[in-house]
Amino acid sequence: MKTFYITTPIYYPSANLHIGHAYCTTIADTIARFKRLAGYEVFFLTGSDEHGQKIQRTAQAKGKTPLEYVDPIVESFKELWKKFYISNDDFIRTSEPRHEKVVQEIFKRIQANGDIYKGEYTGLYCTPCESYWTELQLDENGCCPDCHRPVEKVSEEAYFFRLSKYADKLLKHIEEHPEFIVPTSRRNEMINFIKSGLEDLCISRTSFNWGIPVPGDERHVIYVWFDAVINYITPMFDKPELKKFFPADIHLVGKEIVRFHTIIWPAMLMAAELPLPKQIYGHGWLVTDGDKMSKSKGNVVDPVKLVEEFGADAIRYFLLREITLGLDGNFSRDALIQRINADLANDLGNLLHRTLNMIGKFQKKILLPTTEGTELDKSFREEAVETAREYRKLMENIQLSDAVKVVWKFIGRANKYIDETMPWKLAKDETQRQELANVLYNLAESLRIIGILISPFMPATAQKIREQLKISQEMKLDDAEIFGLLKENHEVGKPEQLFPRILIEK
Ligand code: ME8
Repeated sequence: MKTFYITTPIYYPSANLHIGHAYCTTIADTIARFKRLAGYEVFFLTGSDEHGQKIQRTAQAKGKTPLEYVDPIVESFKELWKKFYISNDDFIRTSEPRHEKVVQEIFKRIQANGDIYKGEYTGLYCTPCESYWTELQLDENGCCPDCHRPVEKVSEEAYFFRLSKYADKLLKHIEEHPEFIVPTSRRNEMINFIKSGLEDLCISRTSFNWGIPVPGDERHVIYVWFDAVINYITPMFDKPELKKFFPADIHLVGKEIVRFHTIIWPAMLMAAELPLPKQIYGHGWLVTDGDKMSKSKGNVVDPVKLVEEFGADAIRYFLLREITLGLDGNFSRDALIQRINADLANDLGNLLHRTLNMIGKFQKKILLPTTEGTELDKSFREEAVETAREYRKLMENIQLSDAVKVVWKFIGRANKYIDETMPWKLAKDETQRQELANVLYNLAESLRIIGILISPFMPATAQKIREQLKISQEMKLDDAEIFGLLKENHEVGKPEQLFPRILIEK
């Protein structure tokens, strides 16, 4: 069986998660679910990034140990992912012993290969971002180029990773593998970054102790980014799964952390003689009025409240449909409500409701034997299969938003097919009984196919459609490319509303 390994970043438990984090995790989940549907054995990983000075300081200020501080926050991450139907296969907490062991193992391996050495570090450190910068990289105010907050000058004995040694090898790899960094804009940025010169990376600190100790020199803790990226190998290190899944097929990350994933992490892997990930996909940010959502700006949307109000599937649909992966996208409550009312309640909800209602009313819920039917019936069936094929191509290319649109175009087609064939008229005419059976069967089949196609985006809705159609066996992607799998005399269920319409307050 083919395997597929996908990861999200591991999130900082320094604040509650917002809808921007849920965006990233939803995309990864959708890809993971699609791959399972397409027959792959999938490993999908997420987690929490718990070490570093910032967490230690915040915990201290609250009179807690770092673990006492992060434990409930990490629990809230796990609960949120459940609410969002996130189907991760493992969850790495970097504070877990299994992770500490792997980080130290990799540290020792790289050290033994001569790529970690001890030196003196004097540099500029941004505590909120846990990043070191050079003078040249600072913004126009001499602050952190990412978050624009002041940096601190630090000077201490430290361990260094020989990053500079890997510049040429990395550049060669990036140039020879156009798919390694996606989208191209990020790839070009990284090429320029490497060409401007890579310095060795300081990978230990002595000024605090909330981190993984350097093996054999416990006064030092390992730099939080060096520690964090290793989570991607932690679940499978020294296990048969390493061969099976590692390296990752996709590390999905936000655009501001592409550098850590396309330069530092691959260089670490080269130094540890491990294979490189196949792809790093840098997605854009969810913005509100053009500004990145962040706690300090006070413009965050709380995903827990949003799920309670609208349900996870509606939010997942909105995020996947509205935002082109790789670009920034705007989050707006009004736009979400409009999508729910128009696309979910109206287009999809009505199609299911009308179809089941008519099968119930005109054929006592039974799908009767069919014939080839009219030209219109034939082209409708062809369009269903064509939609599934087109969808597969788009999903394989990770064009998620386009894939959603293709499915909704077909949902529109199916609704139009009802208006064109007018089953309520056919039902009144004895001579049209066969045609009525054909139309109702075609509609039920198209809903079966739609249910398969939307299952990676909207798992709960897909499940409801299956239940209402009374389909008991598991469906795979291949089953969406075949028209006619529902059996003659199959009995369907009662229609139940999928999405209530939401009244918009003036
Ligand atoms: O960076 N829209 O953690 P983090 C879209 N611990 N994505 C957003 C976003 C927004 N408004 N805000 C944040 C870290 N994100 C590290 C990762 S991985 C080895 C270590 C995304 O909690 C952001 O782009 O600050 C990033 O990919 C992810 O959330 C984690 O952010």
